[in-house]
This record gives sequence, C-alpha cells and structure tokens, in this order.
Amino acid sequence: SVTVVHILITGGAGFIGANFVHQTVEERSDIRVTVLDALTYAGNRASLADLGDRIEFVHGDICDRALVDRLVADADAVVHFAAESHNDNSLNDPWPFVQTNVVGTFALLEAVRRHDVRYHHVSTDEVYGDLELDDPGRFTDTTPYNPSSPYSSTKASSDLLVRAWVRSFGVRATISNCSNNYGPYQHVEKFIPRQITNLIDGVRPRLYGAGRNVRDWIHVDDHNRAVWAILDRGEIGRTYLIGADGELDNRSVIGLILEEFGRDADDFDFVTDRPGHDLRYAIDPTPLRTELGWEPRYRDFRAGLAQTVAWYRAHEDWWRPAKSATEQTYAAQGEQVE
Ligand code: NAD
Ligand code: TDX
Repeated sequence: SVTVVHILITGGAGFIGANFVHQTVEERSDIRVTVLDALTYAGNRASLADLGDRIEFVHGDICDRALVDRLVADADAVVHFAAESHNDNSLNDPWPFVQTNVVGTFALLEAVRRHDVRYHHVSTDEVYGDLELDDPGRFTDTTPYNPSSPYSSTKASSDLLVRAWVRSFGVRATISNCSNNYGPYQHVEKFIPRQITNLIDGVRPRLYGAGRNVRDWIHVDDHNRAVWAILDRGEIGRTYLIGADGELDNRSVIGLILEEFGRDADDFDFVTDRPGHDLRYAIDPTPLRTELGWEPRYRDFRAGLAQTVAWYRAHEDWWRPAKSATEQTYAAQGEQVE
C-alpha cells in the first residue's frame, strides 16, 4: 500500500467519480485531489461546484497522452473512473466507447508505467456477461469474461490491458468490478434517475421488455468506500468484485419508486426492449468482506432509494438541463410504448 498524498481522479465530474471526490475531500482532507474530466454530455462541473478550490479541476481528455503523462507524473495514485458508461448509447454509436474506454485506459497505463504510479481501475460486473434467473451462482474473480454489449466489451478490453500491464511491466494496479450503482448525481439517462425524474414530470416510468431483468444494486458511497479499501489494503495485481447483495428485478425497482411517489404499482409503461439485454447480474463479494474488511452501510434498498428520490426532488436545477435531450435521444433510438 502507498500513502496517498496527491490523487488523480479521472471522470470526477461523472456520477460515481463525483461522489468519490466528495467522499475523499470530506473523509481524507489531507489528500490533494486533481480531477481530469472531458466534460462529455455525462460530465457536469456543477457536481463539484460546492468543493470550490478544495480540488483542482483539469478539463481534458484521457486520450491526450501529453496531458495524461504530465498529470500522472505529479500524482502518487490514479483512480480511473472516466468512461463512456451507457449501454443504450453504445448500441447506437460504439465509436466513443472504443476510444475512451480502450484507448483512454491505454494512455493512462502507459503513463503510470512510465512514472511508476499506483493505479486503480474501476470496472463493471458486466464484463462477465449475464446469468440465468434461476442460476444459484454469482460472479467471482474467476468467472470467465463474456461481455455482451459494445459498452461491456470495451470495459472488458480495458480490464485485460490492465492485467497485461501488471504482468508484463510490473505496473502497481488493482481492478474492481462493481454491480449497478444508485445515488445522487447519476445521469437521468440511467434507469433509476430516469424513472424518478419522469415521475416528478408527471410521466409514466418506462420498463424495457418484460421487466424481469435483475440488477444487483449498491449505493454509490458503498462502492466508493470499497475502492478506498482496495487502495489502502488491496493486493497489487488483484481483481476485487464489489456488490452488496442487492439483487432485484426491474419491475420491483419500478414498484418501489412508484410507492415512494404514492402511485399504483402498475402505473408504468412497457417499452421496446434493449437489443441483447443482459438478463441478470449478481456479485459474490466475499474476498472484499473477509480480506479487506469492507461492509456496505446501505443495507436497506428502500431507504437508500427514498434518500435518492429526495435528492432528485431537491436538485431539479442539477438534472433539469439534461432531461429533455435525454428523452429525445431515447425517442430517436426508436423507443416505443409496447
Ligand atoms: P458517467 O457516465 O456518469 O461519468 C463518466 C465521466 O467520465 C463523465 O464525467 C465524463 O465527462 C467523463 N469522461 C468520458 N469520456 C472521457 C474522456 N475521454 N476523458 C476524460 N473524461 C471523460 O459514469 P459513471 O456511472 O460514473 O461510471 C464511472 C465508472 O464506473 C465507469 O468506468 C463505469 O464503467 C464504472 N461502473 C459504473 C457502474 C454504474 O452502475 N454506473 C457500475 C460499475 C462500474
Ligand atoms: O428506461 C429504462 N428502462 C429500463 O427498464 C432504462 C434506462 C433501463 N431499463 C433497464 C435496463 C437494465 O436492465 O434497467 C436496467 C438498468 O439499466 P441502466 O441504468 O441502463 O444500467 P445497466 O445497463 O444495467 O448498466 C449499469 O450498470 C453497470 C451502468 O450504466 C453501467 O455503467 C455499469 O457498468
């Protein structure tokens, strides 16, 4: 483990990255924080505005090798969140996914190799493909990679680059593969914020396919505490799976959101299914618990969801600018009520 004095956080203006920056500034105020973010449609400077000059913000692209090299040289740890993160977009236009997720990770790996800087790679459980609904098994760090979408295949590619850079060049890296996050600052394109903001707008929530797909929900703060546990105590070269035993099907999630708004459980629309839609993800987080002593703090999904609904109600100024463009994108991608 390294004592982190100056951390470089990529994608810190995105959902998970912004929560990680807040957690780090609040709980580890001795650490100097630099954020590198390209401010794509998914990045929002407003997510960090309250931190003022407690962080340094660099507006730039992780594919910019000279910039990345200069920033990495000045840091003693890099946590890499920046990515194109939305499956639906990856089906519509995969190009930026290959560029940012694969080439961008490559640029970071070359820089941490050159300057021997500790690197943590944030990835997803989607690299493992999907499980049957009745499969008693869950994903572990030995589950074979089997990604389905352009998004998950580019994340899998980036993970494989990290593994090769550890083995071939001795880069001091760890990887985490986390399940579906929810919480504040999540873009309104994603399932939970989309339905919350639809309901605030008086629009019926939209469920893909039959709504039987299962996701393993974790609060973003629990994910980020696990990332810190890995930075503090993780073993170099290891992959850690992060999950909080939060499996629920999409229809049940919609039901809980509707309940939060005092609406009937069937007050939603079925819409066009996602092509290649993964059926179920499920994480076995045993090594994280037994070896690193991590435990989730959010154990009651209903309570975490209520807190998230309250956040979106109170921060309409944050999400409103992205809402109509997001819904127009879904319409342009051919989404229709079934
Ligand atoms: P997000 O889309 O909300 O944020 C991504 C951020 O990266 C944005 O601020 C964007 O501006 C920035 N970015 C994109 N391309 C860039 C580039 N070329 N250079 C610099 N910055 C760039 O994503 P998120 O949901 O916060 O996900 C963060 C990471 O966590 C991703 O690597 C994702 O694969 C992973 N992950 C997400 C989840 C989830 O449920 N959201 C679960 C597991 C893993
Ligand atoms: O309107 C919707 N209706 C719906 O039924 C949307 C936007 C989604 N869905 C379904 C699709 C999925 O089964 O809800 C589930 C969750 O969808 P997303 O929020 O798009 O997430 P998912 O595709 O599962 O991927 C997420 O978790 C893993 C993140 O976006 C990824 O970045 C992360 O790697």
